[in-house]
Amino acid sequence: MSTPSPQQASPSPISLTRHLLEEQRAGRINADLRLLIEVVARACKSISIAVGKGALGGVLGDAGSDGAASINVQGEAQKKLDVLSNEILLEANAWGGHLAGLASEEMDHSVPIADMHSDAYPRGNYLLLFDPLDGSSNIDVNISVGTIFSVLRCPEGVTTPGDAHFLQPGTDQVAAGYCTYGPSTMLVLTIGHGTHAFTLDREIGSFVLTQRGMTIPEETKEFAVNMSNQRFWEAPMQAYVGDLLKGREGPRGKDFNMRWVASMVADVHRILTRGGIFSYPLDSKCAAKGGKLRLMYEANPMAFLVEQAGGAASTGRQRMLEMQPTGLHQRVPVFLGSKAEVEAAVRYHREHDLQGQDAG
Ligand code: FDP
Repeated sequence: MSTPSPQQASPSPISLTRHLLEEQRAGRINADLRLLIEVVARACKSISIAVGKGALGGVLGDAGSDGAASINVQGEAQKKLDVLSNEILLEANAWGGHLAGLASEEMDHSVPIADMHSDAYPRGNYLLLFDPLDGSSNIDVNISVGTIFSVLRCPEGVTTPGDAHFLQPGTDQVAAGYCTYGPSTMLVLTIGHGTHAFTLDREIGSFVLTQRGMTIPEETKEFAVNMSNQRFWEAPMQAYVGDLLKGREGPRGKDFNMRWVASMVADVHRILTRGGIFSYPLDSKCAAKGGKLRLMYEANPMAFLVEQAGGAASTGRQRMLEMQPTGLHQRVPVFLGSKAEVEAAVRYHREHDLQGQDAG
């Protein structure tokens, strides 16, 4: 058997650690941000192990005791894995020395690092927001779930950040990503220089770069929305989806297919991989809250990833990343994915709003 020459040998896999070190050498991130991302990735590996054990780990089902469900700040029933994933992320990030504060979907308020432990840990310059286990209503039926995270800078001179210091527009994010726990565990990351995907090599316990520079096709024939909400939507959304459903004979001139996993991470991952539009629009059930999905730790990080992959993200009326947040757990309508399709959805809203003004 002949030994392959150095030219023939397949290139050595690029681990997340090596990728981040190369980004640091290229001057795109500093050591603190690199280490922070590594800590988040390590926490995601632990969550992946817990999710992967399923029923054998005793972690399925609702949190709470004596038959009483545990309810989070969103008014939603918490799963045991929601609570466990939150604890894993909190514990992993408390001692690293890269963070000034943390905020999570599962906690009413943000927590400054010094408050987390009586024996004070060093404080860093970043703020981390996360949804520890997105799509968790899918966990008991063995469908992909994920962790979403967003990193902001702690404002200059602030030593004990509170909720108000997290309320920065998505354009200020310095890094964002998600980890999807599906048939394989994948970490998808941006630091503002493209969106890259890493797959967890379970044997060696390391994330390996498997797609550099993910690119969302500009056009699509696939949409993702919870159609059961149709009758509750606003008029422009009714008109937009109505035209998608008319297919080749309608004004859009092509047949569309629909996919809805009901796990945002899985739906967005499909869109980053092969295109499409994901939408959770305003409807009369969620209008009073501003929408269903959360701006700070769902919509903004996903918008950053999608834009960095050449796609677009909007509320239907405004570029997502330019929204000025007003609350840590603020909700927004979401349209994201293939650029031309997101622009089409936005056009339906603009035309509807203009007609309203003309009539008024
Ligand atoms: P979940 O409530 O299961 O955490 O973040 C909320 C979210 O899931 C998204 O992941 C998902 O896209 C959406 O809600 C699903 O909503 P519907 O149940 O209304 O379809």
